[in-house]
Amino acid sequence: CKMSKNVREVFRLDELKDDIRRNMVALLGNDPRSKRKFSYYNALAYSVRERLVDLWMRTQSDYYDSMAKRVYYLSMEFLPGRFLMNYLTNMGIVDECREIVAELGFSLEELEEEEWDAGLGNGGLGRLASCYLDSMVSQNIPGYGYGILYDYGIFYQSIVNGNQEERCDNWRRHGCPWEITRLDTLYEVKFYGRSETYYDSDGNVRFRWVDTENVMAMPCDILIPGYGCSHVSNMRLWTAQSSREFNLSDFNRGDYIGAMHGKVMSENITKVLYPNDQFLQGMELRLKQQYFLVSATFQDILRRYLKQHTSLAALPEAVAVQLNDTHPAIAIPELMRLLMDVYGMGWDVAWDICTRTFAYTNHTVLPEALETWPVDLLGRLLPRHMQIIYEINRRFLEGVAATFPGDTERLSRMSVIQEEGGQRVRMANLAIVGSHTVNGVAALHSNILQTGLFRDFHEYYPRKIRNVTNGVTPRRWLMQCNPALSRLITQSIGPEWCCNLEKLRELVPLAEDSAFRDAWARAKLENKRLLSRYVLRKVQMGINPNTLFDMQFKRMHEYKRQLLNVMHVISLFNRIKDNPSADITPRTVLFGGKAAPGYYQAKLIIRLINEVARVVNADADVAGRLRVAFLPNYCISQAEKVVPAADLSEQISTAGMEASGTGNMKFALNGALTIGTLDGANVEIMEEVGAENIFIFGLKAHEVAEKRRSGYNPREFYENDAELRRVMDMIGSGFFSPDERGLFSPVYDSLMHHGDYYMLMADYRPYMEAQAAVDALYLDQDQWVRKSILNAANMGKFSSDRSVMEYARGIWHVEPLGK
Ligand code: 26M
Repeated sequence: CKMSKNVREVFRLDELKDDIRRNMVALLGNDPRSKRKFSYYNALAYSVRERLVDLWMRTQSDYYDSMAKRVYYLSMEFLPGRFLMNYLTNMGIVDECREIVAELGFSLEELEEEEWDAGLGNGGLGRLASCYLDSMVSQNIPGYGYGILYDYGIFYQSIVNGNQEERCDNWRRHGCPWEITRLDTLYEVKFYGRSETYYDSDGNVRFRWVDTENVMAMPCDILIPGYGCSHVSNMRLWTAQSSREFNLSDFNRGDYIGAMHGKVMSENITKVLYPNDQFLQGMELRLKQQYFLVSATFQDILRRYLKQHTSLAALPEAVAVQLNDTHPAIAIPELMRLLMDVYGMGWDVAWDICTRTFAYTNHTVLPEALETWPVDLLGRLLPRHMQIIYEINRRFLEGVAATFPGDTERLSRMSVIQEEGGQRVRMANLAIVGSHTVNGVAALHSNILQTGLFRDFHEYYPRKIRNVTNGVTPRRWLMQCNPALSRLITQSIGPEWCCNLEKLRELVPLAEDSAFRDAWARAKLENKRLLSRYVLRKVQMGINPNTLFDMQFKRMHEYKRQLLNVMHVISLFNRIKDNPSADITPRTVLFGGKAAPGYYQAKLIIRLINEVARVVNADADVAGRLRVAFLPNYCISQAEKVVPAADLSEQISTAGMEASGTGNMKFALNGALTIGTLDGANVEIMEEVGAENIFIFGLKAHEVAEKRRSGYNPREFYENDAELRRVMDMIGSGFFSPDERGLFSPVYDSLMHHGDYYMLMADYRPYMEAQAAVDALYLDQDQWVRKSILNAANMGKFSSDRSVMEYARGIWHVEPLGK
């Protein structure tokens, strides 16, 4: 579409082969005659990257010259996956590169497989950040991602005897050709110490933070090329370096090892990504990581701003900061500290600047995921920030009390300080108070924020809490991961869809064209064949591409209800065993996802999936009609293989609990049909594709809430449904764990004896019925393919380009830079 006229010239493709050879020798020190794939991958990567540096510099000086307002996306997580194919896709040189690489004796795909994923995030929240960077730069919105360069990303998952085992993800062990390390730019980040009062020359009381322990932050840039490459931006990831004078007194005292110990400890800050999502433990090191990101980032933001401004008064006109969840919310007191203690402003002016700079995105309503920090911990690590938080809260509560006189309950609910069970700082409350806009990530979720979780705040600040529905980048999640379907779409409606996803609507009439349907089905089948080969390689299991591919890939969590899916699988198994000649739709049920290492119940469900798979796959009666597999180590590069091959996408969380989901969008965009609850963005997916093209079942969010209030009795469903009873009894009695009969009792008990918090028992029968409708439709391939096309055709809304433009216009107040 807006791809530049002549990529061969712009990217000097005639010289690419020579550059690859040159980099083999000059940068990698390899024998040019070497045939090592890894060397060629690296040499190609460097040769591609060097073609973007000019464009990057030019983009950055455009931003500078136009004094454009900048967006800073602050996130503890980014999940970019692999870079190579994304660079080539956005540069528009995939086919050209494939030829050149072939001339060197390789296939592009085999070199692609040499790259290790950048797994600097847990799941949805981190991947969203990466999609938003792609969409910002592709639409000429001046934005940067700021995060942490963890030495170890999300752990590598393997399955041993059916159980998850974690291994460390040493992703840069063999180097990373994409990173540009700025050894010469270092910022000092302070910790501990105390806040000291003094009088300035005008006699005003001022504060300074003294006796601190200091760590240096070094930036490492990774380029983010926009689609069509008219703009190139970057994410800036910080790595901790000990400061040179660290523990100088220990050195002077002759305690060399003691002093070195301090140095080593300080570099631990960026060692490892915390692998929890949705569950918080208050670890000091985690808070250090958060402040490390925030402090380094704000020094960088203010340095850049002050190159072009003499006063900080106009900061909100030049800078928008988006907080990706509360993880970087310590930025609010940090900016207050900088403005007051370093730049000498008074409270009111500083506070006004602050609240016009920040916006906060909430990604969860699960109570166990809401961040709170013990006051004594925060006060010890960041004493000056703790003072500022108290003062923010004092002034805030004064305002609330004036609006709602005498409502002390409300004051204690809204307070930034939680008093029950030892004082803690509620980071969400801090983020709401310190931001001009708070957004949820899907319409239903934002409604729940307004009427449930943040209801008091919504009453106090009626326009602050809004919605921006999530999106995914169509470049990585269709164009790049699904060449077969992309080619067909482009042949049929032209290439514009990839930067204007609404164009996919032009596929709607083609759903009635039988030749197009055949071509669509062929593309899907090709993807299913490729995935089958991958499954064979990874788990030594043959799967049949002509069966229905039923997929649930996401982090393992009770609220996401992988267990409900397993219960369906067991039911199908029983039906086949009862009636071996039954006419059933052949299915392959695939699972993937990591469990947080300390999440016992989620790990047990992984084990259950594997034991059910063992029983089902070994059974002769079942053969050819039902297969089950758990693919280890779900990650971005695996998602790129799984998503294009899905027929059915499982989005079955308890209604009201999944903030949005983005996997749901990726699957539907690639022509999968969704089976799901009315939760998160599923609601909006149904609105877009039409109720007749999606399998919706189960309790609605308000019904879940009502049932919780009125008393929910899971046993009632057990008693009234023989098929369900049988499934539960098999799990509970050890049918799937004959050597360890009680193995799955905790799974049984959580539903039968501990209240079934996620209401699987209530949704079992409706889910079974929805699955029966899936089976019936799949037998009518013509109808199925029609609906598959209509799903992809109606995904325009879920482009992250749309999401980012809503943030830009409605929250950041920036416009795309003219070109
Ligand atoms: C916090 C503290 C310590 C360690 C880890 C965390 C933490 C990390 C990630 C907590 C939550 C984290 O992520 C939550 C998340 O991924 N939420 C998902 O966000 C997606 C993007 O908006 C939504 O689509 C998903 O519905 C939502 O679950």
